[in-house]
Amino acid sequence: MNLSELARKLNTTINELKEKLPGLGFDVGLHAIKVDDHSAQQIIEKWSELKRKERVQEKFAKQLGQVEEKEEKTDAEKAEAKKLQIPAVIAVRDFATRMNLPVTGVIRELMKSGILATLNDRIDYETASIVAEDLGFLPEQEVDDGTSKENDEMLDRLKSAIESDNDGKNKPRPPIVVVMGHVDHGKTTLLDAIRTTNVVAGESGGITQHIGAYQVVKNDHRITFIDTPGHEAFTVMRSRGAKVADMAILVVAADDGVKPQTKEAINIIKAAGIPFIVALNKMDKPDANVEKAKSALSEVGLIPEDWGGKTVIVPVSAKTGAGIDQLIEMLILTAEMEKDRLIANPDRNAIGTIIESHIDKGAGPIATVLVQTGTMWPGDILGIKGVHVGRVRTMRNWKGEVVLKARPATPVQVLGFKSTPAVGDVVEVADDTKGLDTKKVRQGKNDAVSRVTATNSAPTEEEGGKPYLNIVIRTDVLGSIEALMGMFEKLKNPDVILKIVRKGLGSVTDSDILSAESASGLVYAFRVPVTNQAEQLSREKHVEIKRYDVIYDLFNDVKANLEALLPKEIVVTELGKLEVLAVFKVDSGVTIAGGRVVDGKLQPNTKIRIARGGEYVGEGAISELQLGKQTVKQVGSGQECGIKVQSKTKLEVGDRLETYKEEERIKKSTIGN
Ligand SMILES: Nc1nc2c(ncn2[C@@H]2O[C@H](COP(=O)(O)OP(=O)(O)OP(=O)(O)O)[C@@H](O)[C@H]2O)c(=O)[nH]1
Ligand SMILES: [Mg+2]
Repeated sequence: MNLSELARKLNTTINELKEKLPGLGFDVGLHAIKVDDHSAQQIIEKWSELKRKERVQEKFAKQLGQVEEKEEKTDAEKAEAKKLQIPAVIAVRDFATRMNLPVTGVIRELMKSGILATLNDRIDYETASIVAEDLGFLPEQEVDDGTSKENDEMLDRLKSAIESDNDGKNKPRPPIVVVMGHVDHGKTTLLDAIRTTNVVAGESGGITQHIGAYQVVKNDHRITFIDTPGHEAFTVMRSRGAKVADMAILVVAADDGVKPQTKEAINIIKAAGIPFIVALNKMDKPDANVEKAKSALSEVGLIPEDWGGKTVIVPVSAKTGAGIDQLIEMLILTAEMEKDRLIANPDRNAIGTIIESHIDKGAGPIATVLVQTGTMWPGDILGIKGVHVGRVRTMRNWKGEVVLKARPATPVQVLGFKSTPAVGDVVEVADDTKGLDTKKVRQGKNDAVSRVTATNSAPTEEEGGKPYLNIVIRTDVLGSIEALMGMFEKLKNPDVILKIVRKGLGSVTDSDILSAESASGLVYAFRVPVTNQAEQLSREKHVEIKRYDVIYDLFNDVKANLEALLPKEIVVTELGKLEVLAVFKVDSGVTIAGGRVVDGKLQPNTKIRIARGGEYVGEGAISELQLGKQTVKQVGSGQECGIKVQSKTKLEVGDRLETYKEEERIKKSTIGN
């Protein structure tokens, strides 16, 4: 037989064949072209044995950590190299620049996804990320804390509008007080106590999940309060709250002391440069410890006044109402000292900041605007970043009462937006629509969530070899989507990808179900109803709808689903070793042998590596152990025993059997924490 033909039969190269033949006991010489048929037959038999041995050796080398798995690394490196940061909304031109691609090509790519856009059009993150992925990038959403350049410009204008109103028209306005602190330390309860209503009871799990704004009149002083959520996921909302505020209350539970979000809040307050008061809450609790809390505060640089520092600390109990009056007194005192700054011109067009926005099923887009200067009236033309976004139809105060004007430092719910504006946006009232861009429908970040996003081409699994979890999310308010997106950032993982196929505000609809179906995904409904039709469709299409009221429960469910998709890792546990002393019986892959345990303990139903003369020659499993005539579950070191072994490799006296167990585990440690 020709060597080349033999090589082909063995699925190898002539060179490898020639190189390995001497090791198999065939000396065919370097220049041989043929072997006789008898040798060829023997070579074929021995070759498969050799290949099996090579495979076993490679496997065990890997198992025992003797070789590095190089591939993974380069994959991760590749991903690193092509990461692309994309903001919530981006102009097509800027998007192309970020990818370093010609804008025409990007427009063409967008058209493929069914989106007709010109270079100045703005597209949302979802759309951009799909196109970016198609172009081989790994898109990442840029965290937007409302500090985009455009917004900075707006904030500057807002500032100068407030400061330039010095021609005698400025009037005192209420202070805006932001309430911050660690989760569950009692911010909302404290505000309840101040207002003596009960909001906390109405919140799911008592956890604040978006910003709340209230106005209170105490001792003839009007104060505007901004409540913020304390959970770590809501950093963005906390910093936004602080940006619009004049002063802050830092709530610290006296039984719990300084916690991570207390520290974060301190940093945010310091960055905002606003005065603040510490409300040491939950004083009614038996384990409230003022001294301990004070020393914890000192450690983070807040030295109490009575310890010679400058930090005003008021012990309170939101539950019993103790200390609330003192707290308000301190607030009024602080406002008094700040009074030169607490002014605005009510006789001008209003400018304010969006602090919450959502879509109401009946009424459409609703946003809470904190008017910061000027007065807002029904009929006012609204502009955001130079784009006409609607006209004030109705305004309601925090109690839900219709109001006919909103003066500086007043939060109002405004009806009349054409689409939901982004939280953090600065809204400006214009004299007419002339100065505003009316043609362009603003593609704000929230339009992105309230309208259907790009395509549903997302495959469920194995894009680029990685499994995907595709989900559709519907929430009640924008803050919830923002928070979830922030939390999902933590689930970023090199092994599985979470893909938000579609997200939006309001009820779960048919098209959500269809999107989820075509992506083989599932639907999450966060505090929103599901239409009857969608319900029906979900049953027909076998699309799961999961409903949640608490954001962390939803998050944990997504996390668990993602974990289930994680590649499994095999954990090898080394067990005992045995030396073969006798081979009694070999019968179609089953060998009965005897041996001595030389290390550790032997157990039945374990895997084995067969080592002979210092190298691995095969693998198999031990199915039974015998001591004397008895079947046993364990044999200790030094003992002699009988074994029943399943293996294709024939055991020989002197073989060493290394036993081990393999367990499949998901790579849990790699997701979030
Ligand atoms: N005993 C006691 N319990 C309080 C007091 N203030 C708040 N609580 C309780 O603490 C829990 C959390 O209160 P919330 O007001 O929801 O806390 P929060 O800071 O607004 O929480 P997040 O908004 O989720 O950050 C609730 O069970 C309250 O009843 C207090 O002064 N005394
Ligand atoms: Mg709260």
